[in-house]
Amino acid sequence: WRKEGHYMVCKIAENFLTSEASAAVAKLLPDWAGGELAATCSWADDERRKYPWSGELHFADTQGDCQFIYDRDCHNMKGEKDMCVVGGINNYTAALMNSSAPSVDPTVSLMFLAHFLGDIHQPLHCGSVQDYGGNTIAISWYNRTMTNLHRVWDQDIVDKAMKDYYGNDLSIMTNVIMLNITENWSDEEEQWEMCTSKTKTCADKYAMESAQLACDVAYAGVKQGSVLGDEYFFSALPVVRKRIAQGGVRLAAILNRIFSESG
Ligand code: DCM
Ligand code: DCM
Ligand code: DCM
Ligand code: ZN
Ligand code: ZN
Repeated sequence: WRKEGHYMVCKIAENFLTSEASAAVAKLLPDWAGGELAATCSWADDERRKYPWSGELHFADTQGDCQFIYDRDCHNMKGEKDMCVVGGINNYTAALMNSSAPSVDPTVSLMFLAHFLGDIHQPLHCGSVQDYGGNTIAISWYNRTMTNLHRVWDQDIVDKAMKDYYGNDLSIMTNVIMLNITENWSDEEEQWEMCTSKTKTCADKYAMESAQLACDVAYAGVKQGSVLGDEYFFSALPVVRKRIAQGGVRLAAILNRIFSESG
């Protein structure tokens, strides 16, 4: 996602934090965040140049079979293990849980974790290695030529939804998604949070879902040079809304677990 997607994920998470986790997060936030987790959630993109190795932690390349398999898919171009978005989430979660002897600045760990929980829910961040998660699929978005499928999912669908339905107001879109969680998805919401692993996060499950959605929705019917318009937008938007909701709920669940065990 671009900054709007990340902001919504983190704003939703803020609303699902326990008071204990909320207080622990507030202590870790940098001064410039003004006490708002969501203000830090694009930091990992803004500062990518400062942490060159971190670029490959924003996504996982899969093999075009609609699945994410950790041992096969979680490595970078050089083949180094754990260098993918799932490894990033697991490692920064572990770093925050080990707060007595932090090997990484916990503020940095928190900002990476919050960002990667967003990215892992963008289906094309677990898309195919053949097209770099849609980056090499050139398409037209309505009458705009010269964009690519990945950018449509990072930005254009959110932009159009904001403009068409939410008066270009990010806080309205965020609040509507939050209302959906409590009113329409309350049964599913418990499932979203569920993670029985004691030692790891359930991030590989989220990547598996994204890989499947990439096949079923993001890549569906799209070819090099396709012109995407209303039909595509109306199939993609519900998925974008739900993935942002799930990202927020699951980020909160992870932070709630981290800060109840160490507190
Ligand atoms: N990006 C940018 N300027 C920013 C923040 C992000 O150009 N201030 C770009 C970097 C990525 C894309 O946005 O190409 C989204 O990155 P991601 O989906 O990994 O968050
Ligand atoms: N930073 C940012 N956005 C801001 C302010 C600062 O991305 N609005 C960056 C600059 C630093 C990093 O965050 O690289 C940490 O800032 P500080 O040390 O001021 O907390
Ligand atoms: N990306 C991806 N899969 C890849 C390469 C990149 O999902 N194999 C993502 C990361 C950014 C966006 O695509 O969100 C653009 O990447 P970059 O800025 O590295 O070109
Ligand atoms: Zn992206
Ligand atoms: Zn990112």
